[in-house]
Amino acid sequence: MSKQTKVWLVLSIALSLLALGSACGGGAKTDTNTPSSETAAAAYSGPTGTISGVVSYNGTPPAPKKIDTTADPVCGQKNPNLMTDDTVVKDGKLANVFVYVKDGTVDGGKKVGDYAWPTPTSEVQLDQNGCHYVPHVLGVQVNQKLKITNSDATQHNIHPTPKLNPEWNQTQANGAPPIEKAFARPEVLIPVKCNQHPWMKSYIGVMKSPLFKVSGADGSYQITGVPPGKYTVVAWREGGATGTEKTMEVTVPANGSAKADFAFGEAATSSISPSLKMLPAIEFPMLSGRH
Ligand SMILES: [Cu+2]
Repeated sequence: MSKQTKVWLVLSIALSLLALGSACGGGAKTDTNTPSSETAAAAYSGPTGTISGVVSYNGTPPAPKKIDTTADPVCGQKNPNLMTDDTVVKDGKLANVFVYVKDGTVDGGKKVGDYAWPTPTSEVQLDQNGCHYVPHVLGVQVNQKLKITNSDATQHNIHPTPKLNPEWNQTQANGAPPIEKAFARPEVLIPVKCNQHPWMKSYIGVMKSPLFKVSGADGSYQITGVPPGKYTVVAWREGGATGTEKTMEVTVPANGSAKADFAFGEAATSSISPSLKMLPAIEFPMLSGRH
């Protein structure tokens, strides 16, 4: 063996050991951190308030488009006039907006995320009906049971594409029992698609706390059980790569309520995408006086 070969051999062994060592270290670190942070937290007890508001859509919303379901005759028979539902607006009010408490400080100084929020025993249902996900946008708490049902005489394939939780996809035949799943990590929001019917889309918000709601057909929402404090409230709406968010700061008094109205659509004063956050204020200076 030449001297040069020996040097290379020693070097490559050293590098392999280094890689092995760092991989093991990383794994062990995650394992020890997770349980200790969970056991330390206590649940909030005391008076609570509410956060409520209405989500508007400014300007003319894009008209719903008819979906071509000819790929699966069962879908066309059951739901001949299936329309897109990414922008559902009625009288200027926007449905299917996921509104949630992102962060904040409860009176007394503790962060809202530092409390333990028990997992609800109730389950949340996601149905496939008329080759359409119902509801279109939904929220669950971490580890809360999500029950997926198939009300159609055809096969679906549910395929969430999370970034922080494990990805899975599973077929569900006509008459198959419900699929029960849960997500272990908070994630806003997880897109869900169907591998059988490319038009089917749904979004699942996974939250540590129960402090979230989806705007109804009239654009309204109400989040109850909020400890008094100062919070950052976010309204999320689908569209683009990861959706669009609007942010608002609110103060919730004990046994009182805070108002947080949001607006999407044309000339909305907040962000189009995170990177364009400041642009609307520059482009539409005359609108800034309205707020
Ligand atoms: Cu499907």
